[in-house]
Amino acid sequence: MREDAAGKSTARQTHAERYDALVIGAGFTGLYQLHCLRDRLGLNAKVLEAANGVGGTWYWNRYPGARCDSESHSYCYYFSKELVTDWEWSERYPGQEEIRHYLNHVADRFDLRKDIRLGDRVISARFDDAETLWHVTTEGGKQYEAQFLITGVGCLSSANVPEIPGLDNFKGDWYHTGSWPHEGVDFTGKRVGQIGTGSTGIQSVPVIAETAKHLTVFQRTANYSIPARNAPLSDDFKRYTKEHSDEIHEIMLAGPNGHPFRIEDRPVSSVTPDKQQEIYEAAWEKGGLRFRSVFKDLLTSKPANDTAAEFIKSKIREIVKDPETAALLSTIDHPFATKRPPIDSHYFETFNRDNVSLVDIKTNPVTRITPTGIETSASHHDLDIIVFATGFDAISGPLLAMDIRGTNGVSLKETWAEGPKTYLGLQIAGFPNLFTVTGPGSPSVLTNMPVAIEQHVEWITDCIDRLRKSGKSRIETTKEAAEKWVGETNAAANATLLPQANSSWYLGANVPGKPRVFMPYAGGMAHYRKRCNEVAAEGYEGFVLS
Ligand code: N01
Repeated sequence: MREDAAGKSTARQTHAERYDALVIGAGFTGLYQLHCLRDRLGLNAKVLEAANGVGGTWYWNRYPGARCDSESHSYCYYFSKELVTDWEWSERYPGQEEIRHYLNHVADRFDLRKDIRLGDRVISARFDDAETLWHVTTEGGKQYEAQFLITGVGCLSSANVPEIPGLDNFKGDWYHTGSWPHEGVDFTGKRVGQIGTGSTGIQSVPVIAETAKHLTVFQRTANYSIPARNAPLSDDFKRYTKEHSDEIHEIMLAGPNGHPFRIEDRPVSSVTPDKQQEIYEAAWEKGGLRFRSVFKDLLTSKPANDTAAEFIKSKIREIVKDPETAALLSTIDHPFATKRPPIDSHYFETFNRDNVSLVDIKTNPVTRITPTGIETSASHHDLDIIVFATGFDAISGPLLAMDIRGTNGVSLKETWAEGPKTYLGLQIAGFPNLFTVTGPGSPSVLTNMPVAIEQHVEWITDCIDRLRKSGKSRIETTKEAAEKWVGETNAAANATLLPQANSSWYLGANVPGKPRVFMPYAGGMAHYRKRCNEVAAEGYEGFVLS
């Protein structure tokens, strides 16, 4: 017998496939988690994936210009030296297609495909207290059972299409960048409107502008961006990264963000204003997220941050020829890097093209979508295609998109009504044997993701191994531990300038009605890893094992 959502006993289903562990999602997390559970622990494990292929984020995000902003030699697994040595990246930043090839290569190399079920979305998961079993149901009506359930659903996988009146009546085509058609979109001769100027929008604008008849960019919040300076990798660099992979990995593990570069140990005030400019100029030329690493206090001191912010704004004004457009692009309402800082390939330069215009929808908001275009409070814009680069219901969104119910049938939605609460971002009180890889309350999106993913997957694997070896079957965090960790997560964010960006998706502010809680742990990846290791070493302090 088992309990249903209301806690009543019902006859046991017999048609469910039974596993030791189920993993939701076949992206970076799902692939490695399957490898660890199956090949290291010898468990009977299965990955359930909604898409028709592996790749997670990189399966769905095929929009024009889609490219990672972590450098390719760091945006990969480091658990296998052979994998690091064998795989060859072609450019400084890996493009979407190349990352997808890489993840398919991993799936083949570790013979993972046979234990991945594709093309069926998990819609619900319910914990059976009496049997210590998770019952999982998919959209296709398949049922699964497992002692352990691990989510690898990604932080940015629930597309946020704004509810603008009239979209249903639009006669043209519209797309969200996060679920882009596999056959691509032909913009030739089309009047295109794009809403959204985050990392995605900043990447797609220059590419769409190349073929569109006209591109109108609708900007609500102006954004900083640093040139990516993408380029093919030289043979020397490829050799260097393979020969020094241990050293590079150590740097990634030692830093706060999992990137393959060190943060300079100097505050902005330690050098003269002239020297600051010289340093920023060199970092601008070098390009990429490394820009942030030239001083140690850019995210903790507003006066320090102002120097970087002003430098970038002056660059925008220098690049963009039309003064009105330059002013709109450089009037930025938050400190630098308090929203995820984009990097770009000729974003600001694109506004010098005759076929590109910028519309300020902060001053004149979008009022509706008409059959022929977008109407703002000031004007109407005729369009054939609308591109929503409007981001995601981030971090907690993909978890809440499933009906997950823990002990006594209590739902995750109810449990997180006031915002997500986890212990270490790994577990939720009331949801035994459920692990949330890169969940809210972990460094996740503030890091180079594969580093955060490897750390979580390895911690969870060790945890399950130790639990089983100790003859126990169940691990669950306590409410007290989760409350305390929420406090620590808030304190870590408040020690930085990050909460000063009001419209940030880190806070959930981009989704109307979502509770405003700073979701990722901002205390740094290295510090966080040490903490997780200590918790495990102390017999899983903050968890109850039974
Ligand atoms: O999404 P975003 P994204 N009306 O939320 C605007 C990762 N990523 O897809 O700022 C009008 O950042 C919104 O305006 P505002 C990366 O972590 C990585 O660009 O809310 N506008 C904003 O301009 C990144 O941060 C890579 O005022 C609306 C934009 O849409 C994350 O994904 C590449 C609106 C959304 O920006 C998300 O980036 C791409 C509305 N109703 C993404 N709603 C790389 O690795 C939203 N907006 C390079």
